[in-house]
Amino acid sequence: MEKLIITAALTGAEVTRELQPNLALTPEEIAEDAYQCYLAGASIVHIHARDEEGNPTQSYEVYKEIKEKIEAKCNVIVQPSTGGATWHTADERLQPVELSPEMATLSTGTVNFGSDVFMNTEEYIEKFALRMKELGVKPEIEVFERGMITNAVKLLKKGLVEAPLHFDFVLGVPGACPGEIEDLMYFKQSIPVGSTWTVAGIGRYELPLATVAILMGGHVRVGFEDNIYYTKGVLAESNAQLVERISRLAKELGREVATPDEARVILSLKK
Ligand code: KMH
Ligand code: ZN
Repeated sequence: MEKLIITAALTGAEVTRELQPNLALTPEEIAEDAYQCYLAGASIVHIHARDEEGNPTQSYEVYKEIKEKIEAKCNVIVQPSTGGATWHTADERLQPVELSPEMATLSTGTVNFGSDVFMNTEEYIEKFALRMKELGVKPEIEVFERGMITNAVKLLKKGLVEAPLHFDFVLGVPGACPGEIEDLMYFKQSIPVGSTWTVAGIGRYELPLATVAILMGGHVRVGFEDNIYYTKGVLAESNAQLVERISRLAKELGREVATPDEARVILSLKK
C-alpha cells in the first residue's frame, strides 16, 4: 500500500478561540502550527487565513504571508482554501490561487453547511478550475455530497481538471452527508479509477473514518477545522496532537507515513 498522506486542516473558517483556545490566528501562529504538524507527520497543511480581528479572510496578502512563513520553516505542501467562509464572494475566495500554490481546494457543488449555504454554482466551479489549471495548481476536490463527484468528472471531460484526480471526502458536516463508514464506501467506489482520496470526518466521525481510510489505502485529514476534540468532551491540545495520533495509528496498522516529497509523488504534483 502506498504511504499515508496526512493533511492538517489547521483553522477552518468557522472555529473560534472561544470554542478552541489553542486555535492559531495570526500568520506567525498559523506557520508555527503548520510546522508542529509537519514534525508530527503531516505532509499537507490546509490553510484558512484570518484577519487582524481573527475573522476569516481570503486576502491575497495574508495568504502570501502565511505561505512564506511556512516555507521558511519546512517543505510541507501548502494548500490554501478556495472555500473560505460561506459569506465570501467567489472573487474573494479565488485570491489565494494567484499565489500559485502547489495545491488548492476546489468544491464541486453547492451544499447546506450548518444553517448556511456553501454556494458553488457551475459557473464558479468552472472559473476556479480554469484558473487553477492556468497556474498549474492541483485541485483537491472537496466532496460533501455524491453529486459533487459527478460534477468533478464533468470537469475532467471538459479538460478543466487533469487526471489523476485527488478527492477529499468531507463527511459529517451538519446539513450534508453524514460520516458513516457506508457513506465513505459509497463515495470511494464512485470516483474514477486511478484517483487518490483522503477523508475529513467532521467531529465524532473523524477517528473512525481516519482508521478505515488507513486500512483502505486512502489518506487522512484531521485538524481543528474538522474536529476540535481529542476524545468526547475533551478538547485537543493542538493540531499536532491530532496528527500525532494518526501517525501512531498508521504505524500500528502497518502503514508508513509519507513525507511531503513522497506526498508530491503520490499526488503527481508538478511544481
Ligand atoms: N468553510 C467552508 C464553507 C474549503 O476549504 O475549500 C468551506 C471549506 C471548503 O472549508
Ligand atoms: Zn477548508
